[in-house]
Amino acid sequence: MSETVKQIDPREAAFQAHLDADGKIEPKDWMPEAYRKTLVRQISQHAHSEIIGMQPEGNWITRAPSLRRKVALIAKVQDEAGHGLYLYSAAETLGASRDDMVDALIEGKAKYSTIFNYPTPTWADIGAIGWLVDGAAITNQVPLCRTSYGPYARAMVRVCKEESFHQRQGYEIMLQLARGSAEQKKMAQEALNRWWWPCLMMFGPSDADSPNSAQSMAWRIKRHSNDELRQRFVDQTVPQAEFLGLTIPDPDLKWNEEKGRYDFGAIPWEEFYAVLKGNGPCNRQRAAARRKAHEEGAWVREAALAHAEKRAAKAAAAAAA
Ligand code: FAQ
Repeated sequence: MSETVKQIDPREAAFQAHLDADGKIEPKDWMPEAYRKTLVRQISQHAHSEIIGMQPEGNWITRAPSLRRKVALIAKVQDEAGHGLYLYSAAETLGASRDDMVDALIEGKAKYSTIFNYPTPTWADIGAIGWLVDGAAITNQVPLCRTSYGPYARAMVRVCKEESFHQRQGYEIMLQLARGSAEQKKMAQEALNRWWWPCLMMFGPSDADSPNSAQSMAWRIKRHSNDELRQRFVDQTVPQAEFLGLTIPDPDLKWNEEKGRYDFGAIPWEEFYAVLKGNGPCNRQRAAARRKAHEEGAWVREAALAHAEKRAAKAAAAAAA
């Protein structure tokens, strides 16, 4: 009886042993091609999410209810742009080309977080995004500060600091509305109703349906499963909603004394997969706005390139002289 024995590449064994000992991988270290590809996939999707994520809130900059709110919102949206650029740079350290990543987004071939395909019809949605979307992003990203790939981990440290400010500004908006007139409180409740389930979906499919999780956790790219992080978010957020005097739109939500956590109702996964396929309320609008911004920015890229070429030619002439 013949048996095929798979030969383990000694470099791969050493790589895994290094990860198991909680070691970091840096750009020049040897890594399996599949590890590199997984990171480029996750980091580029994360970068695209930050860039597209500017749109739902950018929509309210001109209509913010006060100068103070406007200043905070502009700063937040600028931060998201910075996070996107930071993350594209982290992906570049893995050999990915920024042009290719940007083209994939513009051409609608790249994934980005489903959460940014929902509309922001009222000012309360801006509060709900800061409180819930940034809250979910922090829950997901704090463990990523310890992810195995050094440049991604270091990017996350700075990103998480800024996201914490975003979350607080969102919660403060919700607090003000929840303590305001009956109409304002209703606005806050309706925004919570709109964002709650999409925020639970942000963490990705349940563990049984997450094709990438097992390998990503073995490589310590992901430190916790999608369901673990989702549960952590629910447990953290329910008391915050209670403090606001708002109701989480889930009749099945209840404290489980035995397990020391909240049980919650069934997530509408058909909605998640529809949004993922491009059929959410704003997918087309988001893609079109990104394309338009990219096209309108062509002159800036051309001018920067012309300037760089001129400087390089000048430097070359000086070196030759
Ligand atoms: N949306 O096997 P898994 C933010 C895809 S930043 C779209 O579980 P994985 C800041 C997934 O890519 C928000 N696609 O995948 C902000 C995969 O597709 P693929 C972004 C999703 O990678 C706040 C397939 O489903 N954060 O909010 C989603 O192991 C406010 C199977 O899923 C990050 O990107 C989704 N929600 O786990 C900005 C954090 N979920 O590539 C502005 C880093 C899953 O095989 C305003 N990323 N998919 O074709 C991660 O932690 C992971 O990539 C997960 C997904 C957890 C998102």
